[in-house]
Amino acid sequence: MSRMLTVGAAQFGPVSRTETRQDVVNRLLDLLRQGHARGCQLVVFTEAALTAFFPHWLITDEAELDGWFEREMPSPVTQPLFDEAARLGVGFHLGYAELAWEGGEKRRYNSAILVDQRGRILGKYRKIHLPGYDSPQPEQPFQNLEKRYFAVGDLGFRAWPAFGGMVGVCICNDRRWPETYRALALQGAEMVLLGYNTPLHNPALPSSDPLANFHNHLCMQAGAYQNGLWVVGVAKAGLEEGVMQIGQSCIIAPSGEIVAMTATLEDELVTARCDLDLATLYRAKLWNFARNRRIEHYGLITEQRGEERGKGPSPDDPAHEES
Ligand code: ING
Repeated sequence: MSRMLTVGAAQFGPVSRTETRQDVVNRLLDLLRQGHARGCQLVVFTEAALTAFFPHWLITDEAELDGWFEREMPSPVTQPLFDEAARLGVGFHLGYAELAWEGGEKRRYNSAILVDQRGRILGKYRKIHLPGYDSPQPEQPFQNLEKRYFAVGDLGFRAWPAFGGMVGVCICNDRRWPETYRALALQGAEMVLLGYNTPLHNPALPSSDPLANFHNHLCMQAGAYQNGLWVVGVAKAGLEEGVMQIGQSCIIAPSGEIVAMTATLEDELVTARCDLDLATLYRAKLWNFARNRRIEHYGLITEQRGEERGKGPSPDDPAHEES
């Protein structure tokens, strides 16, 4: 039996800080229509798709910061995307900066939604693994202030019944942590959707720069294979406000194989016909969690920091600035 789902990875080129939401929505609509024309039931947009990746710079004025966030989703300016999704019968994933009022408090999240083929929001995820810093690093050529601008996601990792299977969502840095895929797989996710804004240069670890594209695929391919998942990773690519970001958006099968990948650093759609039953096959033949996974035998101890076991530098060592 094959449960086929044709998916589009809709890579975005740079979004300039002067581009309006309307300009961006027009680019999203164009990619959605391209996906429809190529038979997609689902089009995956990137992280923080509606704006430039503003955590790359210091914003001190609160009103200016809030201007990069969406107070409602859909909003009048993003509603056309939902309407077109319903008209064409193509669902989508969209990453955006979310400003929410909860318990009378203003909360900011790096969020993403999954929208079905009738334009209805099936679920929302808020990014859990926030890289970077909560204060500017003056010596670095650009910032990553996600810890400053976003609260840690409070919705957990979720998989929703969608598009004939179970679909989960994570965001960018989440993809580097193996727990992300396992948490979603344990909920039955057969496909994981994610967007990323990943600079070619990592100021915290410049020696890893030549491996930026390798590490990008390594973590997603491993996550896909080790959990019997399809993974769709979609970049905001190219030179955005002075920061060069990697592309190589891709669709990865449960075998770990990249079955589609972009070739540019611009708006580019790549598609693949994904058999969700490949996930079922890998789970049955290789990763039977119930029969073969023995977590009670792992001897797992509560995680301790290296220095508590007399190893590694002390946390107050200034040279040991964690990102
Ligand atoms: N960006 C980067 C990412 O996880 C990063 C941050 C870059 C971490 C390189 C490690 C290495 O892809 C976001 N937005 O999470």
